[in-house]
Amino acid sequence: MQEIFDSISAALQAGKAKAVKELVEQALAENIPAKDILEQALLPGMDVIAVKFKNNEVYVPEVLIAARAMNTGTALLKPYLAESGAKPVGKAVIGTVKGDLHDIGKNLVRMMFEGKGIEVADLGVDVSPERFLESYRSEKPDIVALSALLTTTMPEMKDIVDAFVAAGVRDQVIIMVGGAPVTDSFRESIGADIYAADAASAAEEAKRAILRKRGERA
Ligand code: B1M
Repeated sequence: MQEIFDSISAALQAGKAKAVKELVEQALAENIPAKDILEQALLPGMDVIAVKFKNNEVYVPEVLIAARAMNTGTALLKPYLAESGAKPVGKAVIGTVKGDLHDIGKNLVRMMFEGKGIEVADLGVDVSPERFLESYRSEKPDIVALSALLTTTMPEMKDIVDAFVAAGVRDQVIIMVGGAPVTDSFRESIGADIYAADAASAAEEAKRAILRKRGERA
């Protein structure tokens, strides 16, 4: 099994989306659990890229094609990460904040939410506070989920919380924040409700909070 994980990781690092697709399909056909493919092949591959990017051993174009390969792989896992027959527990609006184009983590959170039976309206990346608010009004979600990967875009999260306060709807929605530089103390400082460190706990926390909000038991 380790062999196919290593091949997927290597293909991802080389940005070979087609090879990632084929190898992930092969792994699924061999009944390797989707969670293991994610945690033992795709995420470690992306971690290698992250370290190389930090050390200036690879640059934006290489990281971008690796990210595309990652998104190709995770998209294939989506149906397998969903809990079978889960009835919708609620609705979320998700997006990466304004000025920030990182979407891999956000896409994983969306997938895990869907896996828990939470319907998701995905606004994509570079989403302004106004768009989050508009989407709150049109979608009526239980939860608004914000992702940021840059220290320079984290303050956007506060602007979004403030926009909901100014619109008089802050107490009607759960605001969740996450992304590599985000912490629970940052969450507290901006008046958001929930911080989650990873996609799986984000989905757990979101489901629990929605059921609490709706007065049902988690
Ligand atoms: Co960017 N980048 N990047 N980048 N990039 C980082 C974030 C960086 C840490 C790399 C580094 O220097 N070490 C650094 C930020 C430094 C800082 O802010 N202090 C950085 C930089 C500087 C930049 C640019 C400025 C580079 C440049 O142009 N010179 C530029 C900015 C562009 C912009 O956004 N405006 C840039 C561009 C890019 C690419 C476009 C090339 C590409 C993104 C492609 C894409 O997303 N489609 C990219 C990538 C891939 C990275 C790294 C290497 C990997 C990020 C990633 O996808 N990780 C990253 C290095 C790193 O993180 N160590 C880096 C895998 C992913 C699964 O993890 O997103 O953390 P993550 O998600 C996790 C958790 O954080 C959590 O769940 C996920 C896992 O379970 N999570 C949530 C995420 N969102 C959540 C929301 C929640 C809850 C949990 O609730 C709502």
